[in-house]
Amino acid sequence: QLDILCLGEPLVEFNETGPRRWLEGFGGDVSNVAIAARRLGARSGIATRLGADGFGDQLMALWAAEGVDAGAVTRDTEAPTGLYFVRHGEDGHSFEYRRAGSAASLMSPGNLPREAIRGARCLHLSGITQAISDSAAEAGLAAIEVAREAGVAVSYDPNLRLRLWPLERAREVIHASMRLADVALPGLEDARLLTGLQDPGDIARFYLDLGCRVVALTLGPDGALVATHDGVEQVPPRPARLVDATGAGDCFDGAFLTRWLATGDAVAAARYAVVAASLSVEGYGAVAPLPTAEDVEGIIAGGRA
Ligand code: KDG
Repeated sequence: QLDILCLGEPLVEFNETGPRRWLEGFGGDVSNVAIAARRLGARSGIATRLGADGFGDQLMALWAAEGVDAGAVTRDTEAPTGLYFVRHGEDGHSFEYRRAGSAASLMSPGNLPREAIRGARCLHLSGITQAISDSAAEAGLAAIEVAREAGVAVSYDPNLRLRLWPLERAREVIHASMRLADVALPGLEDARLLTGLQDPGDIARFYLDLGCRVVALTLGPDGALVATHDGVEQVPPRPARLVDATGAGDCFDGAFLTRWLATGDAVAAARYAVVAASLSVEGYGAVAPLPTAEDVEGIIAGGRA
């Protein structure tokens, strides 16, 4: 049985490491989550559609090498695999996408891998999963309903990308999904835009009131805030040597879910996930610097967390 099945769009990544120098890698938020979780010891899988093209082959090879289950991946001869480009500037990193009309954007309620969803312990998806097309937005909601009916926990990261959809629409779809989610994994900046609230405690309360059981709100360089109906706890950051923060939130999600599913302890899971995410920013790309369980445990054991 898979611990975590991730639904959404994987991407091939081109990361600008110097003027006109591009490092090829991989991204796509939910694929990053699946790989992070796998490296940290969970059984994870990916549910998506890929083009029947070379970039799709590279992603299939990546998951095979990482041990991420790709049994719920469909190859599409009609549409390509999506790509994105990461640039680095004074305000951090920014993305440019080549993904309109991609195979993943053709996800719809009619082509969901329902059996795979029913068979997992947890379904993870995101605002990006639902931003890429109207049919994918519907597919995300339908997947959540399938999971809930089968007693599968639902985890959701808003991952707001305003290049993909306008704020009003994002808010409507994301709130509707969050209402049905067990675990909310928002980042602070996204959550501020989506909820209109500023204070992390108020934001956590907002998601608990929507119906989530567990909220782990990431605060970037300030660590994380964990809230359940039992209380609220601040988790301190681990200072990192920042190279590229692409995928740090996804690493947090994968690490948090891995530990939460293993122990049921949300605060301990967030402490672990903060350390994992801090390691993930120390190299270029969303996937290459994702840590292993050994890396994270080494830091924690060394008292450097
Ligand atoms: O969280 C990192 C992702 O945003 C990145 O890998 C690209 O999936 C991506 C997206 O849609 O922005």
